[in-house]
Amino acid sequence: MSEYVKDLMAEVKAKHPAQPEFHQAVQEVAESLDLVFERHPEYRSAKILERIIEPERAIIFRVPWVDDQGEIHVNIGYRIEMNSAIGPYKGGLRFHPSVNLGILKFLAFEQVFKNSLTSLPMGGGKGGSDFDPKGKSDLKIMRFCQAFMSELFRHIGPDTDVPAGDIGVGGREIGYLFGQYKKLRNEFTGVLTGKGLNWGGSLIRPEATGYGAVYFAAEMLATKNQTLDGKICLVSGSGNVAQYTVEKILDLGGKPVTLSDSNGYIYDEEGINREKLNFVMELKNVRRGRIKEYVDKYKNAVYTAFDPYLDHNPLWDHKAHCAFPSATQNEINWIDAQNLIKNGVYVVSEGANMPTTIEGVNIFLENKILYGPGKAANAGGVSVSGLEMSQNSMRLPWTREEVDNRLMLIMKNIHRTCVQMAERFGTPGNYVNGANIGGFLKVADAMIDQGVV
Ligand code: NDP
Ligand code: 2IT
Repeated sequence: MSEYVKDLMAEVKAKHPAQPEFHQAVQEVAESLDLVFERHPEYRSAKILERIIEPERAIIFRVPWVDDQGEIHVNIGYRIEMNSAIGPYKGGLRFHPSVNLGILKFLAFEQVFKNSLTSLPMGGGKGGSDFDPKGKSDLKIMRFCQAFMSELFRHIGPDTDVPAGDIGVGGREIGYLFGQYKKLRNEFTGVLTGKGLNWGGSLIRPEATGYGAVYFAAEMLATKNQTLDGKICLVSGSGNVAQYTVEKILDLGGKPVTLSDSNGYIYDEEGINREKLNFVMELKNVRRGRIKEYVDKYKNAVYTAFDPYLDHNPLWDHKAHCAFPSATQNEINWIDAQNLIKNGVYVVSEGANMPTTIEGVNIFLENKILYGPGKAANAGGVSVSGLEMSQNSMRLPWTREEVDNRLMLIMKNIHRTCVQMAERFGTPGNYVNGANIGGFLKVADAMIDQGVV
């Protein structure tokens, strides 16, 4: 790490204490950018890094709502409008009790680079609330979404800021949010993505993040003349990203053997086949149950509850070839990274955002495995969101094949950018540097073109 980056990190930590996830995301990017600043001092003198780490705007608001029993609740709502150099702010909304300013700033920061990598004209943003949707009735969810949008609507718009889903925000929530936006504005626009198919949504958007993460893994494997056929795959999470990751692994001949939720994980040595995946989709998306129920139905599988006092995640301690972390941040620490490598894993494609700690990432890089960081590997979701925006503007929906082909091309293109940038800056095979530098250059050049604003 250069003195410049060390000083910058010290300042970030002093100015924004108690935001460890944000510090982590900035440090990882800043270390890669050291390579750029050596050759291009113009970015340093334009103070691009100092500017890019501060949100253009961070909105924090009260969300009061009344539940079905008449009880009043108060949550905190956020929208971080991080960077609009290359397009309107774009990024998901997360509803989870762990949500705070630091977590949303890390997500918004990552989103800026991710969106740039997609090659579509989208700036970066993220938002959400500490609201916990788990176990709540549809009516409670609707009331909360309406209350949340009653403030958010004045800050967003199809050419300003276009939110979408993330943890705890799927098709149901986007529907309630869109309904309230439309009522308040009296406008039917593409102000959110991930909409329902018969009211402006895009085919393949629900599938896009998971499919994209698997396409990215396939691209990495292709550099070694290999495919996913016959590969044993560890997948974490059991939500949107995990489900469609499993589906695409199956399409490409791989064998997924794990899934998890925040309580524990299942290991099915025989493989999670299509029938079992359908069961999981019904369990999670319709009944909104827990992954533990998998072993009641499929007796050969084993369920292990997570032990909060354990220093590692046992899901990553199984023999496999590939890993697709698809739950949440920092779910792979250095012990998990070592376990993965010990168990034969040599492909890691991150469906989740920043699922690996800095120490874990360093272990992957030292061992020279095929490691695709989230901002590259999970960019398929926001890419198809960008395609949804295009279809909304044209008022013309594309077919499933058209969107899937475009998604595949975008993922190939992101992979190529990572490889080329890593080579150009002297670290061949390092997708972390490739993604950070590839994402940065386009935004940095746009910021220079647009002056100090
Ligand atoms: P979902 O809400 O659909 O699913 C999240 C899954 O992760 C659930 O199984 C959930 O378990 C588990 N999970 C959430 N928080 C934790 C936690 N603190 N500890 C352990 N498990 C947890 O979200 P998505 O599938 O959409 O998102 C998963 C990841 O992918 C996130 O990191 C998200 O940022 C990222 N991502 C999502 C995109 C999208 O388009 N949706 C795009 C790009 C990245 P439980 O049910 O118990 O909460
Ligand atoms: O992290 C992400 O890229 C998302 N949650 C999707 C964002 C989007 O705008 O589709």
